[in-house]
Amino acid sequence: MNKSQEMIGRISEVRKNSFIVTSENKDYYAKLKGKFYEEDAENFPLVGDYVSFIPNPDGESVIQSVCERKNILQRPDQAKTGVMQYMVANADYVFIVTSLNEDYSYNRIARYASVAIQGGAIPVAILTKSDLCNNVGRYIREVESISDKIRVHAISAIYGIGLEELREYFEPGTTICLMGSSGAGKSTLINAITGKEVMKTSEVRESDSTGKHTTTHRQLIDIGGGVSVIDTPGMREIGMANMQDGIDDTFSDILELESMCRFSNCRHDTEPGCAVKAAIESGELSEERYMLYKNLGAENTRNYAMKKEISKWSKERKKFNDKNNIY
Ligand SMILES: Nc1nc2c(ncn2[C@@H]2O[C@H](COP(=O)(O)OP(=O)(O)O)[C@@H](O)[C@H]2O)c(=O)[nH]1
Ligand SMILES: [Mg+2]
Repeated sequence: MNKSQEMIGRISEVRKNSFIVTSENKDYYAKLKGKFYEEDAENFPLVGDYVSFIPNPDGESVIQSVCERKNILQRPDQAKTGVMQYMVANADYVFIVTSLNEDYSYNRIARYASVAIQGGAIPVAILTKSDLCNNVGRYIREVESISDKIRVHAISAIYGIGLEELREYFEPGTTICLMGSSGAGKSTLINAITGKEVMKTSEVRESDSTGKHTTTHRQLIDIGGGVSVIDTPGMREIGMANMQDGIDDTFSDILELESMCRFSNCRHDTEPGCAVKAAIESGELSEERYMLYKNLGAENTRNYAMKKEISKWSKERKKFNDKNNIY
């Protein structure tokens, strides 16, 4: 085959060894060129990847190569082997969709935020079903306290409340990755924003007894206006092994405090000169946030060495700043 037949498309679905590549509104079923199998798993195409491929409208198209990625979102695999699972490529925003009822979990939002930050995407917490909640402000403040990198919006898709605030994310060329439990209101939100039924909602599923549509595959959907949405099937828990970069970014203020304790091996318990305890007492650091940091850290086997490294770096920087009168 001749090189000039190559086209650029975007991976919209990944099955075991087959892919759907979307190009100019057409879907092509594709397999990988043999050379991929000699490479690392990281080089396999992911949902959201741009690829070059040789189209075959009547049969299997062949993916030739993956274009350079802007970023990758990854999570530790569920068996906690420490191996990373690559999820999605080229997402600009991670919408962490949580409804303001029993689904709400501060801890889960922090974990998803961590995945986004580590991957280089912007975490946007969307607190849905605000119509069912009478203390929305408290939740907003709580989620804002997770990280200064997280953006927070409370919305009601059903009543159209708060949707205007989200327009800024729907610029042409943007890719939004949706994360959150099934039933959180992800599809309803996207439909409300676009004003069209671009995604199936669970209500539709319930009334449609003939064919239940459940999201079993990660899928990239073109919702129009140059915006793509990646829907992930209900991913309940994400572990924290190997997530150190994400944690460090989310909790950089706590790491900074830890580096200011009098003793470098301070456990923030009864030791004198503990900066963490002092910050909790003065209200500068919320106890809940510190507990979350500790809980997430405890699951993380590689945590300790990395923390030490950062704290060392942070101390050196402080010394340098003091010496040079930099504040
Ligand atoms: N009260 C209320 N219900 C909502 C809202 N958004 C979605 N729902 C309902 O929540 C259910 C699940 O919504 P769906 O969009 O399918 O959730 P998904 O699984 O995250 O995509 C449906 O019955 C929706 O009607 C909202 O803003 N307020
Ligand atoms: Mg859905």
